[in-house]
Amino acid sequence: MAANMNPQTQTGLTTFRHFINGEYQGDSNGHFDKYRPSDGVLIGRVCEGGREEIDAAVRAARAALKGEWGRMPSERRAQLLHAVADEINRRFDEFVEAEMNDTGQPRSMMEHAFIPRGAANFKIFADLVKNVPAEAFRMDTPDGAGAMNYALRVPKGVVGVICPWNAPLLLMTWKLGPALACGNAVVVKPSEESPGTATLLGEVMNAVGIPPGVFNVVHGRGADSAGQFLTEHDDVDAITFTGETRTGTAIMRAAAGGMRDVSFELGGKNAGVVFADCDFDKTIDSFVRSVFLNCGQVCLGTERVYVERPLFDRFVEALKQRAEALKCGGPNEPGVTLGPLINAAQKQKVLSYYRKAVEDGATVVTGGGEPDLPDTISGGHWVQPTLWTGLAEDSAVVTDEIFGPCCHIAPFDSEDEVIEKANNTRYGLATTIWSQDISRANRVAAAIEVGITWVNCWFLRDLRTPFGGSKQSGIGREGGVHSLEFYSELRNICVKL
Ligand code: NAD
Ligand code: 6OD
Repeated sequence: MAANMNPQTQTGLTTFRHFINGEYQGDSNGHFDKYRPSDGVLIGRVCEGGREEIDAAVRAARAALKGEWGRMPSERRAQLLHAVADEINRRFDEFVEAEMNDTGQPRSMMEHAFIPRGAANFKIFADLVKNVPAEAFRMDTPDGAGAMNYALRVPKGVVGVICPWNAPLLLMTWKLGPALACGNAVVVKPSEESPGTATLLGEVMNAVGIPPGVFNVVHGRGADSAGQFLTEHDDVDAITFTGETRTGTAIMRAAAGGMRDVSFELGGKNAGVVFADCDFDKTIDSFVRSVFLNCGQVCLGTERVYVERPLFDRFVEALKQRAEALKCGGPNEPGVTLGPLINAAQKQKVLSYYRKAVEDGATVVTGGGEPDLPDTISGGHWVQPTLWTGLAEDSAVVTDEIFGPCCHIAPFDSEDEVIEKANNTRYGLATTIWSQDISRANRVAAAIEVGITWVNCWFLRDLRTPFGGSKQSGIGREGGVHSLEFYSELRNICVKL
């Protein structure tokens, strides 16, 4: 069996192997099982990486930087990254299948959003790198001849990329695209819940001729496993992480040891602000997406909705009807609009908030429990789409990130009041504002303390724009030139004339 392909086992289950120095490996160590979230069916086993695998991957990455990859002209690097995107698109169906198996989410979402974005992330940053100017200053010197300063942009080195499970390919390549475009070599630690597309990507890298060691994948868990060991490795220059705020705190401590630079995209408790003059139908359509897409497992999703009082009852009723019309089902079932939660632990977490809401005196507008399911998917991790009203702003249901298909809806009476409520959170990732009064929308946008504000839209992404969170929702910005700032370093060279 060629080590440059990740083979299927004889049982038809996949073994998700590490990809180190251009080869698949890891059969001899421990494994853990991977189940499909929509029906609980075993789909394969994931190799468990330890310090040894992390060390091998980091050494391979360092060697790649010293070898062909480090010397490669940037134009050639850009061509290879375009080829990576083209190869993902050529093997589109396999990527869709792998991501559906990992997350259980509907095929349509993979086909129309997550996998195309996964490919596009390589092209956009390959092109962007070519157009970033470097600064230059001519200075006076006492002898009158002067000196010229110019900045040289160089790769950071070996970058550790630690990823979550909620949009595995999109979120991994959002970091890989710029990291590789800038000339770094990477060691990726995918989430233990979503090994599929990262494993496939190794085959793609080999197929298009990315040199061995440039892209490495080590599977495993977080604490006391591959994730932690990657953050502690002495020869990792920078760590880019997407995941929970609590995990970010642990990674920051580990990174401090080696003065490693970090970029963090973390959790959120995002507010949606709806004024009475909004375009009602468009607003409702958008909240159906921002509350329920990916079963609510989107960092940018809305879990707190504030609606101007004259519109409140109508809004609650309309969103209720739409929530009740969502259709649960396996990824391949036609017309499915709601997928499962990722695992049993996430289901228990979400259900615990459903109970807490009732204890705290919420009115359950719809949902609040587990759905009745056909036998085909009863082994999956399903909860009902849920809406509440009537909670106090300090209820944990209103303050904690739940990461499920649910939100709390509250009325407001003034601009000042809604700004204060939207900002009353330790998080600061995203917000959406709905109003046809553009002056007001801009005023409120400027006052809400988040990294990303959408006005009369949600999750409309221009990849050139700064992306990241304020407060405990992140450190740094990625996107466009901001990604290049993290994934490269400037050296100043002063030339006496
Ligand atoms: P998580 O923090 O549990 O895990 C993310 C990754 O970190 C996994 O690969 C995990 O194995 C690893 N990890 C866990 N502990 C670690 C440790 N001590 N050291 C090193 N690595 C460790 O997050 P998750 O449950 O996979 O994802 C959901 C979270 O991600 C939510 O909070 C969501 O808001 C957040 N998220 C944020 C963004 C954003 O752009 N801001 C995007 C997507 C998801
Ligand atoms: O669109 C992106 O670039 C991005 N980082 C999306 C994050 C989605 C969170 O679940």
